[in-house]
Amino acid sequence: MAIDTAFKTLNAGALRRLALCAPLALLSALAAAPGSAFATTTLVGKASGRCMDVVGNSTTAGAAIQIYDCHGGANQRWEFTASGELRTFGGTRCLDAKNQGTTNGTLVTSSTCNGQANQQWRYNANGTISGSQSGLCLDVTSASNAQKAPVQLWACHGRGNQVWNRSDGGTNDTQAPSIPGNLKVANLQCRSATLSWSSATDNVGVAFYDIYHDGQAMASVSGSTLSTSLTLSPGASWGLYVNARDAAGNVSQASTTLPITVPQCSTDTEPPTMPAGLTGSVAGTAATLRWSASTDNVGVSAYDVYRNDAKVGSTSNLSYTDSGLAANTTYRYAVAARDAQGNVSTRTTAVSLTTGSSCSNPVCSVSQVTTDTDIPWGLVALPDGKVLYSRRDAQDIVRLDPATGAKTTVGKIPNVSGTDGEGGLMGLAVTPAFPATDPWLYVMHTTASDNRVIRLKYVNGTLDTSTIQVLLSGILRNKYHNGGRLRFGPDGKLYVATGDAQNGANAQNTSGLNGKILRMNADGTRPTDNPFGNYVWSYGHRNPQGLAFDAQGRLWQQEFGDGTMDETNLIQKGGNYGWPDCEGTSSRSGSGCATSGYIAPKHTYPTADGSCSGIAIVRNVLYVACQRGTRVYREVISGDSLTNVQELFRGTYGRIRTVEPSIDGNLWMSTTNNGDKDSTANNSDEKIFKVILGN
Ligand SMILES: [Ca+2]
Ligand SMILES: [Ca+2]
Ligand SMILES: [Ca+2]
Ligand SMILES: [Ca+2]
Repeated sequence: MAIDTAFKTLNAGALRRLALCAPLALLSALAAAPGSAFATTTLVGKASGRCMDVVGNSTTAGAAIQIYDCHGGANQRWEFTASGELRTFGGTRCLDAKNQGTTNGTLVTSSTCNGQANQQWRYNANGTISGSQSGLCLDVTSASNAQKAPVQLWACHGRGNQVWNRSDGGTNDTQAPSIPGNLKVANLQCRSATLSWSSATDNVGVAFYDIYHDGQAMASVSGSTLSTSLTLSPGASWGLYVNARDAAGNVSQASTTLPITVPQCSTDTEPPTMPAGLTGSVAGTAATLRWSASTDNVGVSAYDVYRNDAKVGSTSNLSYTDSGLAANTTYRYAVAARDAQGNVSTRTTAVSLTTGSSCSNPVCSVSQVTTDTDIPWGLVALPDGKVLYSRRDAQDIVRLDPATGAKTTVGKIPNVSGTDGEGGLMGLAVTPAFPATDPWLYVMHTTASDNRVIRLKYVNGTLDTSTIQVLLSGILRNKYHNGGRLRFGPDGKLYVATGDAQNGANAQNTSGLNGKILRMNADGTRPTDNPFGNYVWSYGHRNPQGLAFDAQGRLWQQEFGDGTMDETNLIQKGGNYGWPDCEGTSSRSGSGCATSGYIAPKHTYPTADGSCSGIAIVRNVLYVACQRGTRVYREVISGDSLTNVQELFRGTYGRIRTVEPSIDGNLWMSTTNNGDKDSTANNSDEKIFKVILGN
């Protein structure tokens, strides 16, 4: 290492101090740094003004860490390595959470580098340093500013005894890596394949590559690795993509999607046996069918239900309820079994069922009001019975008159950019005074660089784009996990659901806007009673897309989990909902769902049955619109609980995106069946329904 280079790595205070020392001391300090790669920084406590320091200048493994007057010696110089370590003593020792501790009060030491999770650290944008294993922050004990106060792990709160200023240029690494490219799959088998990609670049260095399919994490590998083996599901059609991540936690935009169709492990040409014993019963305008299980040489994957010879839904259960039928009408039903490779059994003999004369069901009828070639995402009901809805990829807003079916495009939102995934033109919201005395339409959308909340005026039935105000920008975007729902509360504040932008750490950073429910005044300013002095209302969310207020004025929220479960939450001001350590009620890392302060969901859903986006509350009943689950859950709000959970429309209308109260006390409902994992406009085939609710 050249001496002039070494000088640049020392801060001014250290230079002054060294200038007073004997030249030999300087030379011996420099000699401790092996190789030019050790780019050091001091870590100066914001509250104390003192430096993070290895006690007694000891290189013995297990030496304790304290704060001490800054002198720039080898025991105060640190480097964040590309692999996430925090090294000292010229790169020969690593900061280590003692005994793999993950609880408040765990001490940290300077120890032998071992590559384990208790030696992984990240420097956060707010200047805190958090442990990857514990999720806790480096913290001066008892918020002391005294010489020799020990450094420990403690729950991150970002106050002065947890903020560490760096001397290496004074800026944090906030620049995300470039986008990985050139994805290729080799050795595609029914349960495995090898994925490779070309390297991304970064101002500091790529620390990890994260591999996903369709918004779901599959693997993470180190930044020096450019291929990995993947575990696949036979017969799946997946879109693979890769994000690059640096040691500071900045995540790149996602690579282009590589679609794969996973082969079956063996060819099956034998259909299941016909379902036996089909019977049916009627309650009001709902018909329920039951049958006995079919058998198959490999396995039955689903039963298809036919009404008057048209397929109306599928289920893996041995019963099916077809609700919302016409009154006093006879229907013929039949059922067939299907295996995973599409072999279909003989259809049963039909049974005829006649509906009753009155509606005594949760749902009285469902009528298709219109179709759309794009994805209806946000929807608001107007006082005159019409609705406005956003088209995610077409980037415009349509007014629908349900009485006539007439549709009018009221404006195209400028500056919208898709993400070749879930981003685009998303949520809409209006106040109860819209449009008569409050002309503002609130919109959440993705741009080429962020997600943002804007508003613009709806005047004489048209959107005036010259009135656009950007209320909040800089909400990170990515291919998936963009959140997107808006909802005004009874307090007149606008609530915003934001995703974690494919970086779980964002959700726990109360200084950032992602993985949050945000709350703002109608003019976009920050309410003074928000819990963290910014827009954050609650945190620890992964990808929330549903918001609704109940009769008591409480906020309910719906959130996509990863591969295990989705969740419905009752939101508390300042609450931490646990992501990424906790998914639903399933622990993933650190202390998981048992972590003190994490608020448990009110209801969870296996992702295969859920993957729910929008929610609505009508007469204190929660309706949850589910995509992968192809159903709507109906849940009665009782005290703090969700009770009497029922499934509506399972398999009947495909993937459901949005439910929204209508002005006449019923429900709007829209689908999201095609073209919803790209940014291509008008490659969908969607429907908007009016659901008439019963009792
Ligand atoms: Ca970087
Ligand atoms: Ca078979
Ligand atoms: Ca949660
Ligand atoms: Ca599309």
